[in-house]
Amino acid sequence: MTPTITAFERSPDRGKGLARDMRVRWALEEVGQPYGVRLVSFAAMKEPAHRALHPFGQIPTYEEGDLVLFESGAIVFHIAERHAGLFPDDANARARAVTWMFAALNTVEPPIVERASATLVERDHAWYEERLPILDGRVRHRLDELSSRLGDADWLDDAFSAGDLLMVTVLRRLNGSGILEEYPTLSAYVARGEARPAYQRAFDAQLAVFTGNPPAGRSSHPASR
Ligand code: GTB
Repeated sequence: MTPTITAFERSPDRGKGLARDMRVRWALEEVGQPYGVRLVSFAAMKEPAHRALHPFGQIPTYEEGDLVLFESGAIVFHIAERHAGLFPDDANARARAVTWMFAALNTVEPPIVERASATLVERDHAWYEERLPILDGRVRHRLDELSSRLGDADWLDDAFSAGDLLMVTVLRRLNGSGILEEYPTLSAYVARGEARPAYQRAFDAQLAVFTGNPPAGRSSHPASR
């Protein structure tokens, strides 16, 4: 059964792959699962019909027959469980991949999102200039630790997994901050993720929503535009 996901009708990032449907699209492309996309406006996200799918009135959601999921991490986990390609076969290696998924979402993403949100909505406050270096410091603290662990490895735990997929999308949220560039190993790690053909198909598909030019020959197919 072809799943349908939801995405922004008009993403604030103008299709730069920063909204969280990107990680779901990327996971579906990695496992070769075609999918449909239903685009929703900010107003529609808060309507009862969408809240029936997502209690917090957000994107992405995932519908597959009777199954309805929200939370991008849970959706990527579901895709990784049901298809080959995002989890290793070995049970312990799989548990470590799940650990990295949680680490990406629970440990690395919060300070990055906190900083991104501050730059969006707190700029006009008198205390913003004082607060930003504090938020930058919290991000750098995590990146110091993450880059130490990654070392010169390609991926976080041997082969590419759903843990890397989430970590790369989380780190991409630093685009434009200049902070990621201070960490050559993490910049290279993100670039390795972005170079994957599945990533590129997912990126092109979400960009096409913004430009209105659907890419030719991709495995996904929009349900509606
Ligand atoms: N924990 C949830 C998950 O992982 O799925 C968070 C979902 C979420 O934050 N969804 C956002 C949303 O629906 C879109 S992704 N927001 C609308 C609302 O809450 O009313 C967050 C996001 C939005 C825009 C950018 N951007 O433009 O750069 C980046 C990330």
